[in-house]
This record gives sequence, C-alpha cells and structure tokens, in this order.
Amino acid sequence: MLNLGEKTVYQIYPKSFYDSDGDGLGDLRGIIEKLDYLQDLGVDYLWLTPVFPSPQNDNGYDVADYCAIDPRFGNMEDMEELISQSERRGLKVMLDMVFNHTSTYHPWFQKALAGEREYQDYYIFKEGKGDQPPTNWQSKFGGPAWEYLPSLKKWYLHLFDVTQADLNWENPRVREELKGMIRFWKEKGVQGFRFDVVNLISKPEHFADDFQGDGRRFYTDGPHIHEYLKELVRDTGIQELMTVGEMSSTHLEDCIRYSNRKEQELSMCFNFHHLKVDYRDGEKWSLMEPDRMELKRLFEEWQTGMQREHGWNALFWCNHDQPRIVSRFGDEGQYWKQSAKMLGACIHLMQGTPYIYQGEELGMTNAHFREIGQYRDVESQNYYEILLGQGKTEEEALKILSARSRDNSRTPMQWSGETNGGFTKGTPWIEPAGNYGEINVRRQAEDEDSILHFYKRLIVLRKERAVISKGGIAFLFQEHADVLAYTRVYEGEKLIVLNNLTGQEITVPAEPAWCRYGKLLGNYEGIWEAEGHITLRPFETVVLEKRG
Ligand code: TEU
Repeated sequence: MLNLGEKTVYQIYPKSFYDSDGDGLGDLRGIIEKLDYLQDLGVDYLWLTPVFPSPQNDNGYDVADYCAIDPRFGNMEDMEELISQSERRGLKVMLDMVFNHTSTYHPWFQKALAGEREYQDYYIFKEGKGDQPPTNWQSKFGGPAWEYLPSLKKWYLHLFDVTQADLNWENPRVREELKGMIRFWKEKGVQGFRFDVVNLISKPEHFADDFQGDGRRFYTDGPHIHEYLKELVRDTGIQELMTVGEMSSTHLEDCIRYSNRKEQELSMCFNFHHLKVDYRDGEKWSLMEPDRMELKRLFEEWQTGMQREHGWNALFWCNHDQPRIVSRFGDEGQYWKQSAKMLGACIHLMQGTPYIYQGEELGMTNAHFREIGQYRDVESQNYYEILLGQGKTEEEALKILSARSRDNSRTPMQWSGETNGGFTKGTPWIEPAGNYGEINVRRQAEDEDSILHFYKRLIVLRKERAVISKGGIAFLFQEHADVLAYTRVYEGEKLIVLNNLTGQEITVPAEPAWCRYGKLLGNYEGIWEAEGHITLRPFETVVLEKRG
C-alpha cells in the first residue's frame, strides 16, 4: 500500500521549467536533462501540468487530444523516455487530466459544431431564454459562462475560457471515453494523476439562475460527484496509484469522502480556502493584507477535520495559479531566506502529502511586471480589462495584477545567473523575474544554508520520521494570530513546531516539559529561551523533538 505520508510531489510547469532546444519554451527533453537535480532534491513524484496538444489559450488546460504530446513540448518518445529515465532515478510521473472540459478545438467539439447529435451530447448545450443565456452564471475567468452558437441556435457552457467547453458527465459515453485516456497513460507507466477542477464535473439536473453568486453553488461538489469518481477509479484500476483532485471552492465533508481510503475515490485533495485569506470579501481582484487568524483557523479546521474522519490533505502554498508564497505571506527583503524556510516548514511538517512547485525550493518571488504587455495569462488579460471597466486607473489595475496574476508563478525557473536565468538560449515565452542573478539553483546548491538545502532536509525528515508521515496533529496558541504552532505525536515520539508568521519578535509561553526537548530543525542558530518562554525571531521556525 502506498504510504502517502512519506512522499513529496514536485510540480513542474513544463513551459517554464527548462528549454532544451532554444525556442523559448520549456519541453520534455528539458525535464529529462534536469532529472538529476530532481533526484538530488529527493522528491518522489513529478506532476507535469498538461503537455497534450492544445491551442494553449489556457496554457494547455484547453486539451485538444488527451493521448498525444503537443509538438511544442516534444513527442511520445520523449514522454516515454521521461517516464523510464525517471523510474531509473526512483521518480514517478503524474499527469494532469483536465476532464471538466475540453478545448473547443477537440474533435468531439468540432463534430458537435458540425451538427453531429451524438457529440453535442458530449457537452452542455442549452436553449437560451429569448436572446439571453440559459442562466446568469459567470465564467471563472470573467464574463458569462455561456457562449451562443448561431449555427446551432444554442448556448454551450464554459466555466472557464470560451474555448474550454464543459463536458457532459451525465452521458455514460463521455465517462467511457475519459476512462480510456487514463488506461492509455497507465499502460505507458504513468504512476499518478492530478484531476483538474474535478469537483465541478457533476452539473445539476436543472439549470437555474443564481441570485446569490456566480452559479458555483449549483455545480461545486455536485449531485453525482462521488459516484462518478468511484466509477472512474474502479474501472481504470487506479486505486493504488497516487491521485489528487483539485477541488475548487469545496467543502470539508466532501473532501473527507474524496480522500478517505474506504471510499475508493482519490488519494488526496487540494483545497484553496487558505489561499483566499488575503482576498477582500472573497474577491480575488481586491487586495487585502493576509488575515493570519483566519489562515490559522482554516489550517486547524482542515488538518483536524481530515484527521478525525481519515481523509488526507495535499499540503501546498504554491502552484501555477498562485502568486509566489514568499512574496505573499513572507518577505522579499531582509527576511527573504528566513521567511521562505519558515513557510516551507510550516506546511511540510503537517499531516498530509506536501507539494513543491518549481522554484518554491529556491524562494522564487513574484514577477514584478510593470506593463500589461508582459502578461501572458488569459485570466490576467481579461481581468485587466474588467478592472479598467470598473473605473480603476491603469496603475491601480497593474498593481492588483502584480499581486494576483497567475503569471507570477509562471516565469522561467531560475537555474543560474546566466541570461534568462539559464532557462533558455532563445527568447523566453514570458520574461523571467529580474532577480535570477541572486536567486538561482547554482548559487543555492553551493550554499549549505540555502533555502534549497532546507527543503531537502524537510523531504528527508518526512521519510525518516514516522511522527511526520504518520503522526497525529494538534494545534497550540489558537488565540495568537501571529504564531502558527502545532504538535505531532506518534507512538511516544513528539514534535513541537513553532512558526512566527511575522517580521517581528514574538514571545510565547513554553511548557516546563519542553526543557527536555532538543532542536531538530530551525532557520536561526540556537533557541532563544528564558524563564518559561521562547522568543521567536522574525519569521522564525523552530522544531523541537522529545528526546530520551
Ligand atoms: O484551476 C482551477 C481554478 O479554478 C483556479 O485555480 C483558477 O485558476 C483561479 O481560481 C482563477 O482565479 C485549474 C487549473 O489549475 C488552471 O490552470 C486552469 O486554468 C483551470 O483549472 C481550468 O482548466
């Protein structure tokens, strides 16, 4: 049985990882060239965001063929080589299956467009209300979620971009087709799958207007979601592979069911609640300082809730949709190194399976783009216009984008201080962050005190200590907004993890028993202890271990 608690997953955004042929786009051969780096880092799984043929309107999340490789990234032989070369190094490959929608360039949609009824049933086509769409739902990328097709006199649903048409999972043929894709990749030796926005696949029987929100309450964790997942997993035999569902605006009760082993759905879930604590009124495009009390509350709710009911969390701060965590909840200046390490320790020592997004292990920062022309992401481009339409000045809109754009995480991986961070010999598809001279793999590989080395240690500790991979978790100092602290316990072993979330010194009470504890890990020298108190320095993380 897969011991989920010992594993660490590394997320690769292939387009920005390493370009082997100088066309400015990262590729599969580029990943193969960097496998030694990944092996040395010590991770177990490599999750690749989609590399399937795609018009790339949403950077590959608009898939036109699920069983082939986009020539931009290479070919099937490269993928096979990547899988076998990874295996040789003890690394397993996970692919990203985008099953909520396909690209409108997918042959199924094209056949639907050409009038084939059978394929129209693959998607969600509806009559409008007069000249209005069937419902008032909003796309997650801005604007209406329905698009009118004059040739068919119908509207189709797209929860994301207009070129991403939602699939009709009510149709058993659709479900069979998608199972075929999983079997195809499983036979190629793929050992895990990430399922994109998979909790949105089950739409309601009746489509109604939403007068309280954007429509999500009707299709999020929808009516047949658990049934569909069970069927998919059972019929493809992926119970023992590593599977993770990306759960958009989800509920704890559902995530428990998605990830409880007995349910035979998925290994674990991503949820995003902790990454909305700096959204004003839940609005991504409205800036606010992070609400640390809420962050702590959410971690406790999800950690203890999943523990109680035997669910399993995917632990993460970063991915290709999120701004860089050190820029967001840490410090890019004086405490850059300390805060990046603290944020790493904070989630890597919790209960679940940690994910590292490329460059996070270096403390890579946001992009700091200054002009709209530097952005590539469709969501950023749409929202720039929407923000201007709301009366924001260009400067205000750019300020919001610089904090919130998904492109913050999509800048090239910083391998060295060479031009473009050593990512490409050509012109990169998106500009690198300006700090690659200071923040890069080459520098940190040589420095024992680097963020990179700290992450290596976190990965090893999880393998060495059952208390991390299997232990229970309980939270301390709940009333203290600035310190995220918890204990981990397993068969007589005990850890105390203290994280100062701020750039100020903070003193917390220490229990008398803690004097028998030794320091296992930290981002400062020594421990600052006096008379029943521990003082945590700016962004300090300290892990104490019960000895003897
Ligand atoms: O993202 C799902 C999703 O809803 C968000 O992460 C979204 O990008 C963000 O909330 C918008 O503000 C997944 C993929 O990770 C993302 O890259 C795709 O664009 C999206 O699905 C559609 O496939």
